[in-house]
Amino acid sequence: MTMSSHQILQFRADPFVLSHCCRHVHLTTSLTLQSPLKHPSFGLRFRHRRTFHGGVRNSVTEEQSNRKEEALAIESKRVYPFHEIEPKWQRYWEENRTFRTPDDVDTSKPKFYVLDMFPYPSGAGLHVGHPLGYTATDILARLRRMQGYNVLHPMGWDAFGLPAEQYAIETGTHPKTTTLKNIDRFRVQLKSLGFSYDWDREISTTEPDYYKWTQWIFLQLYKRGLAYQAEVPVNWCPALGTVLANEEVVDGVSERGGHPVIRKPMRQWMLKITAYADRLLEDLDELEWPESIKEMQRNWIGRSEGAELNFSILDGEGRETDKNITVYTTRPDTLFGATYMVVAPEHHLLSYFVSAEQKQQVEKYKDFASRKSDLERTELQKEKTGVFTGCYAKNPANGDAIPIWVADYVLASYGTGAIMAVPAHDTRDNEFALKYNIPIKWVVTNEAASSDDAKQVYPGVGIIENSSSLETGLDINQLSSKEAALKVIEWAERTGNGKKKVNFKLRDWLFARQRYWGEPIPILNLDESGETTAVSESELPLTLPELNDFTPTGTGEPPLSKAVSWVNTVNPTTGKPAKRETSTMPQWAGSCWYYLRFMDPKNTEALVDKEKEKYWNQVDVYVGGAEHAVLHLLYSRFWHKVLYDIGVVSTKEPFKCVINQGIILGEVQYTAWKDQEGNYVSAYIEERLNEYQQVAIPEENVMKSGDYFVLKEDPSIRLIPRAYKMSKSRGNVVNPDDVVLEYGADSLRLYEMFMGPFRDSKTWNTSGIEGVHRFLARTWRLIIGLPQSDGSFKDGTVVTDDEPTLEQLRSLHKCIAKVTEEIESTRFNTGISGMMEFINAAYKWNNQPRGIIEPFVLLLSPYAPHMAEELWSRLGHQNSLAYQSFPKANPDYLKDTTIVLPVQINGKTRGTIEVEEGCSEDDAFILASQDKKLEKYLDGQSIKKRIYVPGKILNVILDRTNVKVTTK
Ligand code: ANZ
Repeated sequence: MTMSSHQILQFRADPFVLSHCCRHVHLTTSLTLQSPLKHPSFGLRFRHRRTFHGGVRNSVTEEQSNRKEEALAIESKRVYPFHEIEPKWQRYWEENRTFRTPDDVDTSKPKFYVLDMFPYPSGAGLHVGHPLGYTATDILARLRRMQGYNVLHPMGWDAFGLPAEQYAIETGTHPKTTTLKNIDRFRVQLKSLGFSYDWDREISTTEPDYYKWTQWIFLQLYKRGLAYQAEVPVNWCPALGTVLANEEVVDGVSERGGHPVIRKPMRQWMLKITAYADRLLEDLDELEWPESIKEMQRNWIGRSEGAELNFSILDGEGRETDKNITVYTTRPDTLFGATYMVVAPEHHLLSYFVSAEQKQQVEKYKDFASRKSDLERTELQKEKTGVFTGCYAKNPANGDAIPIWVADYVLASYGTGAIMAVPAHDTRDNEFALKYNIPIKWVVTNEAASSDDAKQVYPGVGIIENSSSLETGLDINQLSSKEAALKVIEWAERTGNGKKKVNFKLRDWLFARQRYWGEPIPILNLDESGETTAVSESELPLTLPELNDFTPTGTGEPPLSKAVSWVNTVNPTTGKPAKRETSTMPQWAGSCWYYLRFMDPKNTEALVDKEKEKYWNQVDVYVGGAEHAVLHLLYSRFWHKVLYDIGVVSTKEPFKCVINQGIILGEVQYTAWKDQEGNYVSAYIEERLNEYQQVAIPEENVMKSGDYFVLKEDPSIRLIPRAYKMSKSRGNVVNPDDVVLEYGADSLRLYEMFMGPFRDSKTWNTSGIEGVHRFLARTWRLIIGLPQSDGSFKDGTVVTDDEPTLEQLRSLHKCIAKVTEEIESTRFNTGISGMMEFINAAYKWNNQPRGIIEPFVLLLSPYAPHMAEELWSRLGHQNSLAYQSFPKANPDYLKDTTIVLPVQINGKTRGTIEVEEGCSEDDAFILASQDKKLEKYLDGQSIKKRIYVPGKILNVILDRTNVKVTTK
């Protein structure tokens, strides 16, 4: 899936960034080695290799061999041999198809379906944002496998879309070639990170075997009237020669290329998602999704209750005509306050009633409005514009003739495309009426208002006033807004002036693209009148014809119209000539249902086998970016519900739980300012910073002072720290390949999980990765032993067959409980802290018993699978640990066993210490002598006697005659 570039986040020097910086400082210090192994790689920074961010690259094999050489060159600098271990285990998993989920799983076992939003294989390869979500899902998949679940953990490619086509236009390379190459690269990169995907289930939306079923779903929609053609205003980009989706238009220009976009009516394929609006809304309640996404979906669907009311158009003499303008209003209670009307520039009756005098003005205005997107038109802060149509309509409540205006703040696509304007009680109408001198009539009392506020706009509800008419007999004075609205609706229904109406903001889905690189729409156009018929299901897949020229035709005709022999065909039922549809489907199509195909990717008879679908059921955990909160998740819910209605799937909703991972921002960058003389100016003191020259300050010249970052050489100069979204132009992109090369995949996985809470945005920090890398190296040396004089490690481990002590068992089971709980609650970072605590404790032991180390290796394996596999095999196991039982915490070892022990000096209680139950006399004495309060009594004293009653008391008797320095 693609992420749109206008979701750029910029974090200013706010507490968020500062707190993150602080955390990293904390993180690196807390990971200092206890007995540091002097090694050149500590302090090493990895280089940002930009070569991989500039379009399409060398062949994968050439690149691989370069990487191998580089890897060898820095081999000697490593603290543990991850460069040997990682490829070895990746090969093992591949050869043994370790993570293959067989077709015939034992369905008596529980299942776990964990899915990543599959990527668009862009030319830039993976960025470090991808592995964040992928590592999380991989940890969950590995945990559940070890807990005895059947796990479905697949990966595929959302590979249709604009970039490959743009590249084809620029270079003549077929989009298929580019796509396959990019996929190959993505696959290699993902495999290098050790993700436990079942590669036998890999799918690509661009493969005919796959899009056959995308087309099949389209036909089911078509047969049920849910796919139809309509003349709709679309975003037409003359320079690109194509129609763009709303999300491809930013501030009136195309997102790609920045070309102007205008609104133009065109015949388009639409999907009737609105028919499912109610269900899409109601069923949200049962989903374990972040409340914020559910709210975004609710707002997008935008259900509102109100009325449609008819205003009859008056002719030049003020007489009623037989034509009405119907408005949609959520405030029928304000009907008497409607002092004018507004129709959208695209309103279908506009040309019928516009007066001869105003025609030219209105035409000019229509043209002006066509250049704006809906978003721009409805922006509240934008100044309202409009033109009087020269015509009047009758307010049905009181018979007043009110002017009809055309203005672009009313959208053609919402409600009826016309409104009754109530300037006393609607902010936008108020602004408009004030600008154009239109009367304002207050009809709802604002009880809280002072007399000064009386003439202010009041959008709230209240008691109705100025609202009765002898002529029509309607009287709503003194009613509350709610009662008045009901009465107006009831009156309108009785008198034929309108009806109750529920409206949705949700629009039908514009489903056609004037593009080549997409799924062909399997429809035959029969004649000029727009009559169509479906391509027979037995003819699917309807494959994309080969083309050499991908450039848009410029007329709005899609590039596929150039494939003349493909386009011209016959209608099999009548034998008459017919033309194939030349628009293709949007990129959203293939991603609407891919999660179903993973359950049964090779089925040629159905898109998914019924039994398999029943077993795998909903996706249990679906992880991806928050930018897909609305469109992708809404579209796939819609398709899923259609498939449910026609009996293809057994569940109403596709994704049980959705999690959005946070964005990874580039490393914090520090900025200072210099005046004309070249002197630094403190960032927070000076107000007019923009008059000074900005200077980027390298991290090593920066230090923290209180809440601020300052120049090391002059701490009075404050700097501004900022983390930006990674982008090529900023040069702050981190390439996962570089990190893998320098620190290994396990370190990258661990670091991405350790950066902070999974759902939060985080800043990249190189010293953070060095910290987790050291933790892995410590783990390795704890179990394997110290390196030999030539730097290599002995085979085998230092693990013994000794019985574990109580203390060791306690550390282990505390770690098991913590890691399990934290993974299951997707708090991956604190799971790592649990393992770090364990390793710290284990370094104090005299031995490393098998009964402790083996379970620990299993705990480590979801996070750092390569190292864990290697340790497991060195511990003497023949097979992968992927299906070993995940350790279970024994509650007996989890009880809190510390007690508070009173300490007496010469028989007087001077303080207390916290000790483990069963603590030895020596240990208790050491703790007492290190205690802040007690040390002053003990420091420098000679001890005559110690009286220790375990669990009860420690009494130290001092020898007053013989003074010695003892405690530190
Ligand atoms: C009169 C009125 C008086 C309104 C008042 C509001 C406040 P929601 O809640 O979003 O559904 N409206 C209707 N169609 C519109 C269109 N095509 N373009 C722009 N605005 C439109 O909003 C419904 C309200 O938005 C409607 O109620 C209408 O203004 C306006 F004190 O009617 B109201």
